[in-house]
Amino acid sequence: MRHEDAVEKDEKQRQLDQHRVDLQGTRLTTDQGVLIDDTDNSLQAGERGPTLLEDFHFREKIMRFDHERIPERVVHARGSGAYGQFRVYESLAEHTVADFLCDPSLVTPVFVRFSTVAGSRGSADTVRDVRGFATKFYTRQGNYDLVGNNMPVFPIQDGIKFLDFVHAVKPEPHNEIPQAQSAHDTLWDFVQCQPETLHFVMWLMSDRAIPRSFRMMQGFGVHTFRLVNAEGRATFVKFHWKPLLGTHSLVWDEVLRVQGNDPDFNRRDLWDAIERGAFPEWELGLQIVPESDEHAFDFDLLDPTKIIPEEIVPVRPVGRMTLNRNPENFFAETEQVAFCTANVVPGIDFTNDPLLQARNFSYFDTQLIRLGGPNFAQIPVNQPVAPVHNDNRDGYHQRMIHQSGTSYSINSISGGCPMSGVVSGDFSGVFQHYQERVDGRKIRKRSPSFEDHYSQATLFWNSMSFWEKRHIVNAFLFELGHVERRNIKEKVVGHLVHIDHELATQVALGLGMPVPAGGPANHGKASPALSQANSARETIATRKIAILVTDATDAGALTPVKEALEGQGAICELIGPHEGNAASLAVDRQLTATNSVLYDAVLLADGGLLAEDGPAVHFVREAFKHGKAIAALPGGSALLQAARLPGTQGVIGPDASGGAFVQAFADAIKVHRHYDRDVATFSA
Ligand code: HDD
Repeated sequence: MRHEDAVEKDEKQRQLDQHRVDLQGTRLTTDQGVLIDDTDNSLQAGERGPTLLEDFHFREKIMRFDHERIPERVVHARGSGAYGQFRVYESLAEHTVADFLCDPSLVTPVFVRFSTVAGSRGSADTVRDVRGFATKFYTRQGNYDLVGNNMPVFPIQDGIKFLDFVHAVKPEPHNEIPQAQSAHDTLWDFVQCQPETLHFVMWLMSDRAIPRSFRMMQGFGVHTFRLVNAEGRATFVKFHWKPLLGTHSLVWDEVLRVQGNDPDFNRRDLWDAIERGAFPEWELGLQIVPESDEHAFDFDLLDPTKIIPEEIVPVRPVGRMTLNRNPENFFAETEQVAFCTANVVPGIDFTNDPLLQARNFSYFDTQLIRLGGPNFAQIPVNQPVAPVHNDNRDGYHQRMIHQSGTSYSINSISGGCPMSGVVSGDFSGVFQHYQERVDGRKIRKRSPSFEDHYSQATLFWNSMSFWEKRHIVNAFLFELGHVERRNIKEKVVGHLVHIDHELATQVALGLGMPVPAGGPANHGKASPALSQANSARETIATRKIAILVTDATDAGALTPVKEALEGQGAICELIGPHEGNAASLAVDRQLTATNSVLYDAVLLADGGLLAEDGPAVHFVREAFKHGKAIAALPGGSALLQAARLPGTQGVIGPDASGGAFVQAFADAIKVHRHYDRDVATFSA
């Protein structure tokens, strides 16, 4: 039995059960249910004759194949998802009437889809990009979609610019190059023309853009939303997802190699963790701002290129989400899931953020082309668990058989049904738009309160650890190094001067440009919550450890160490020179069929045989270069020496033994990556 099958089915899963089709023990039919004897040979006039038009089975099969594809998402095409559950810790009735946020006994089913933005559906997972983090809550009051990203800020302030931004970051129009990359002229031309992108660009150049795992990244609702309580009082709110495993990233050099070794790296990681029963978890956090504080900040709460620093408004943990079930069918569920920011429930409302307002139109609109008509909410994964009753009718692929003789409101023929949700003046459970007072002239003009594009980019830079800063500089050099037009690079450096002079200097030197003249003084403020250096967790759960073994491995020494690491939740894979058994231990992978970039740590237990083996030595040196924990049992000391590692940080030699050895290795893994190793010139 799969681990996820041990989880009791919630309301959504029971609803989905009605649509699941099990082919076990069945016989082959056409789409019309006619039994078929042979699906391998078309109907021909004679053994070597032409195919006959009357072969309905042949025509149906070809027709179905010809029409299998639907348009991929115009952005976020590459993604994968899972079902799960959400539960609030304590009632938030003080702020909202949304019942899934008010009743701690309620388990709300969810579906989450993670994605990259720029790449096509078949592009690699590990690219420098934003990750989508979209959650559909199937609440009793209807579906609520929190369609967020793993970065809290967006490149543009007004949705009318989305087409321009996406056209700039997607492959260039004349030759459709490059795929799933931001390192090209049009993106950086857009950036230099549009300084509102700069805060976002700092996030994009940071390690946030190359997450180790979907399970180890934060999510953000980005916009300021509103919560509305029973008295109709609103508070502003920012939504955060915080992963219980901490927020961790890959190393850039590793990213490039993972793409070739396993283009499905993040997708596989999510799938495997759920299959294994290591269900990923996030805490939902809220930053709550009273309406009276709307203008209390030095930025505009409606500006989606800004964060509210956590040190100013703390993130209050309010609930937990667990992903515990993989979809049964990728297309039916993950590809057909349709999110929309306008899917809100009573107690959650919008603000006038111009990006959010545009999104509320765009998501519905895109589903019409992508899913082929207006009935996409009837697709099982999109169907609410709340009942649906209205006068909407017809359209492509209508699946309901409405029995009513009327389809208009108000009617007297059908007893006025479906009636208003308000019963005897009681509005409970009914969506009521927040009655915000709006007063203004029709005008195409950005508010002056949206004008500061540099201060929070500087705040982000100031908040980074030394190694995060190094990674950001290197990312700028990689990206701008792929830009062909010199003037674009110069303009970008010109903007960086306004963020931080040292940053601009390092990038300029790398690009062979003169050191720029000093810009405005750095304001010196920082927000420690922004640094991933502060997010290590005391766990090695789900960390993948490669154990190098051979026929000479001392199984007696290895087994207790392996069991102790697995006891702490790590996943150990034995890598040997051949498949089958090595020293009575079952080998999971053959050395030539894997690579160190697919693991978080390496344990050397080869019995000395691999010290002369080039690929094995390379495996260890590459793991070191990528900052990974390395440990050697006595049988692995020859290989460790052969690797000639230029440092000892996170390297556990065979001197320690037993529990001390395991603990030292586990502690080195918990750090995630030893970024303080000096590997700039180290060649694996
Ligand atoms: Fe968007 C998909 C996140 C701005 C228009 N967006 C999409 C997805 C995510 C986001 C996670 C994938 C959903 C899925 O898995 O199916 N988008 C964001 C965030 C934004 C944002 C966090 C800013 C805060 N998006 C944005 C704007 C527009 C769109 C300003 C248009 C005006 N987004 C779309 C879309 C997509 C989409 C074209 C493509 C496929 C889809 O909606 O269903 O409508």
